[in-house]
Amino acid sequence: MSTGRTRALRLTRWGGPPILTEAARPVPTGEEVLIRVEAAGLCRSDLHVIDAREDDLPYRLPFTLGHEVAGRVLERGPTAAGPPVGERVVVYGPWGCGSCANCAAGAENYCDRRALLDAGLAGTGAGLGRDGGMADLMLVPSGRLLVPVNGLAAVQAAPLSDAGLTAYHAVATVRPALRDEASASVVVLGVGGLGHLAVQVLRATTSAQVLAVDVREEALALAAECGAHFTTLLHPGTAAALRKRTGGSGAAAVLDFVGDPSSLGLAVDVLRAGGELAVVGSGDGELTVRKPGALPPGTRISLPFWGTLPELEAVVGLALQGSLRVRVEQFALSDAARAITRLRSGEVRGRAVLVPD
Ligand code: FEH
Ligand code: ZN
Ligand code: ZN
Repeated sequence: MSTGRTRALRLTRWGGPPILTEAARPVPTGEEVLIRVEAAGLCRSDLHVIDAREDDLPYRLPFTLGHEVAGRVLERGPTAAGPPVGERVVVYGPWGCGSCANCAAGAENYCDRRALLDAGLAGTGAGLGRDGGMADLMLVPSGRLLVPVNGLAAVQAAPLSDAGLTAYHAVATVRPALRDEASASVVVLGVGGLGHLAVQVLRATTSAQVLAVDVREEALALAAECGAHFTTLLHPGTAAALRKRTGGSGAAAVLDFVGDPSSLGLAVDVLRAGGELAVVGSGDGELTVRKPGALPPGTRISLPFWGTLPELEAVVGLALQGSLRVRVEQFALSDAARAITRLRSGEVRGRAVLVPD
């Protein structure tokens, strides 16, 4: 890559494929920080963005994809704070207003002014309406959004900022239901880029019994490698098998990384009374909340989204202590189209990560 020019995978037309184009080298102003990208993860949400039609999303074209990014600080604006030039970092991707109560607490994923930002077509964050990191270089609005990763390999670090953070936040959301009981069971539905990390987070931070469900044998093998106590394919007897593993009481929590009709239906069938259901996947499933109804009494349902900045620091800490290891399928940035095809067809094992070539 020449010093003056850089490449970026940009969405230039709704419904059209992202294009790897030449772009001018961004110049950081104010508190902005320029990152040399070392790795950028590919997420199912990227597919939703790529497949979106005009007016589906509050984003203005064109912009560079990539909301799961690791790299090295290259240049800082005159008033930039945070990690110094040369520091290796991951980028906290949900960029909020930075000043509302949630943003001030580091929860920019739940910015109180999201609707205003979206109305102004400011986008959700990196690679989501604003230029992201499927590129050689990436401009980050503030050093507050950067977390040092020390010696972590970039392809291990990048997925922590989205897949790892989302999994960690989902576990944190349901933690009250576990009450630190060794007998508590957590069901993980979907062992893909997020699910395999959720299994590891559960094993590293709780004493719960982890029960993993997927439709692919390879995914169940990955779940077992990540520490799941029990794995099963999805079939008509899955609910009974899971309930049996819980001693009949049902699961204290279900983490649904699929979110389609079958996964939500299974969640309803295996939750114990007073249990927690976290719906993370965007699989177009629907739940009916009615009393009396199919959901057990005391059920709490959450729709966790991404995670907070303090949680990202905790996720990096888990990885640095060896408790979190990402199963990575690595692709050159110039091979992004093949990565997208493999993700779309369900062939990716773990997380697909693009590396600038
Ligand atoms: C990002 C933007 C919109 C919906 C979902 C997402 C997730 O991939 C973030 O983890
Ligand atoms: Zn994502
Ligand atoms: Zn805010």
